[in-house]
Amino acid sequence: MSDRPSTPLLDQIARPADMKGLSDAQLVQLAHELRQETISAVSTTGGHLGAGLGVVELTVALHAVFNTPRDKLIWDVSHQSYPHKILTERRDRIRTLRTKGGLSGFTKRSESPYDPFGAAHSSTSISAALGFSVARDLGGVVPEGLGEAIAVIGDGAMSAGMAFEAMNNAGHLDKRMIVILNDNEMSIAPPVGALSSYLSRLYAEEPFQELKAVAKGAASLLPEPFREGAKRAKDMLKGMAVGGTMFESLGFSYIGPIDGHDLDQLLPVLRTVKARARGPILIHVLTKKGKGYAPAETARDKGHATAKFDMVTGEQKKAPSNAPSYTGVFGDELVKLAAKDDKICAVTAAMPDGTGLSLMAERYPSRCFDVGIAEQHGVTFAAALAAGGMKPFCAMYSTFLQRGYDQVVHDVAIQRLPVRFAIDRAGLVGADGATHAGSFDIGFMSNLPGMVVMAAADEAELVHMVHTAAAHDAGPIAFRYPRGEGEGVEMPEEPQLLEIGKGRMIQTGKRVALLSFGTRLGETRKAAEALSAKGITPTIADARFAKPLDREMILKLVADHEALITIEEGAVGGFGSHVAQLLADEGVFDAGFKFRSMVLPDTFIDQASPKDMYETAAMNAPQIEAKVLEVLGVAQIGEKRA
Ligand SMILES: Cc1ncc(C[n+]2csc(CCOP(=O)(O)OP(=O)(O)O)c2C)c(N)n1
Repeated sequence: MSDRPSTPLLDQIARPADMKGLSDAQLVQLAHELRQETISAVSTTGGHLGAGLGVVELTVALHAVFNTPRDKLIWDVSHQSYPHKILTERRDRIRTLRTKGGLSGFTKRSESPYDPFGAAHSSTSISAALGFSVARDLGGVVPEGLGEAIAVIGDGAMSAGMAFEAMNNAGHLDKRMIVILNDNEMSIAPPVGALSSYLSRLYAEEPFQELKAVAKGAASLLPEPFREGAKRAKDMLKGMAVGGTMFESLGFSYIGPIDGHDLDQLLPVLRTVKARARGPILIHVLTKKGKGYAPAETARDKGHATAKFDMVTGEQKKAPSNAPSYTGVFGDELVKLAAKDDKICAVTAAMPDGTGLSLMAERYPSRCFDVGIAEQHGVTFAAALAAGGMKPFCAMYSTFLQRGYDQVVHDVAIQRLPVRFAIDRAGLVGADGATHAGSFDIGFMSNLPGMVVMAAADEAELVHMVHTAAAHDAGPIAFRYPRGEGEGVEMPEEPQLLEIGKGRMIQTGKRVALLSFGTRLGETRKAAEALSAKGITPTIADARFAKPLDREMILKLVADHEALITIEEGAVGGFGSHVAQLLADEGVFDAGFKFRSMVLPDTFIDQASPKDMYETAAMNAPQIEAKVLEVLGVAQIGEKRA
């Protein structure tokens, strides 16, 4: 028996053009089937479930009314795009989502013409839609043509500065474009901040919004059934002064809020907007994250991200783990520090669970801040907390910290403020793919004067680093650690305060020294074991610091060996580059010393398991072993010498 749902209507739809002849009643049926197919697919792949389920009707309505790929439909973050993928020629591959060689979990230009603009980091969609609408008006030429520009953005993503920068610009340029605010009262965690309370007020005052639209003369934009009521409302409103909504003051016509699960509302509103809109329009749509699947609807995160699961019970199929997660270790140590020191505080940008700060938020709510999806603000806010005598930990994923980089430079580093950067998801992260890889932070943090940069080789090292960072008041300090579980090492009874800029020796060998920065140490040890079977015993050292470098240790490794190999989970321009610079400056290469640096390749690696991605990056134990043999000039049997 197949566990696939029965989807007779969806089976006839390969692309949006196939939907054009469907009646509104059939579109309701199509939405139902699309929801079942989405649940079924994600149950086999894992991934983002709740957000997609929340936009099923919206996805159907948009594709029924607009003409993609000519019309540019841009999904913000795009974690909600699975139903869109099913309707746009990718249903046959939907059960390959987020796997090696399969569909990306996000929209991707290289994957489909129906994905006109890739995403995964939030709050870019309005800028992108505006760019498309301006390109259209300037006569830009692309193969699919340039029609409407439509951004779909969540209430969480709308809280980011970039969304407002884009609206401000769009209002000024006054281009025809459509922003759909998908308001489900959820980010990953419940949304925070004034915008979210503002939106709640808007829909608490639903009739008022309709009246206000009328007062602003927007009645013509409303679909026929609404217009009648609107006329009556207008009479009632005569003489009443009504202020514009925030969106109206930014230059958008505002329509809403409307029920985003009711195609009888969505379809007429979208058709009317398409027929009549002139400048920028914002349609405020209310949806429920996880809609139509009870286990998602009732989950704390509304099924935001899930492992593979049993469709009937909703139970997730996670492999049991023995070692604690790095994120958990960070969160636990931080709480211990906060208990002893009331100056310790923490900042997260909409990721309280993902960064392990939930415990801190629970125990010390007055010292734990979720700033919303606002990394730039979060970093500057942390900088000023430090300037005000607090000891802030700014906990962000490596990939999202990229968005706060100028703030790291300008507000933290130049002012030498002791912000502690806890950089989670360092290195390759797996199913989320290239957009989420933490590839660049070693480079972009280590090149900043005065910044201390550490990487934990295992979970015990992370304990030491959290405490070392807390004690470091002289300037900014960062420590990075990967996604997932630790190595299963014994945890220290007492944390150590590490000496800044000092590495540690792991094993002393001969001829070649392997200098690891971060959690490749495990693979390095494995490589060393394999090599010892071949009569080669490398020296292994853990650098701990990319900035400042342990010059003494590195130069001693050079003096005692014929070759040195650095290994790090980061792109070129990071630890290995700093070591190379040191060796070049010290004249080490003048005498022909052999040096190699193992870094991520100069490509964006698509999603796969982290192990697989490191295989692609040629950074697992066998490849470290091969590198040693190569540098020592020992050819492997059956292999050509490099
Ligand atoms: C710049 C950035 N920071 C953090 C994230 C992590 N993230 C992914 S989805 C999400 C919540 C988005 O909420 P919302 O826009 O309301 O969409 P919903 O999931 O509720 O549909 C967050 C914080 C991100 N993708 N980009």
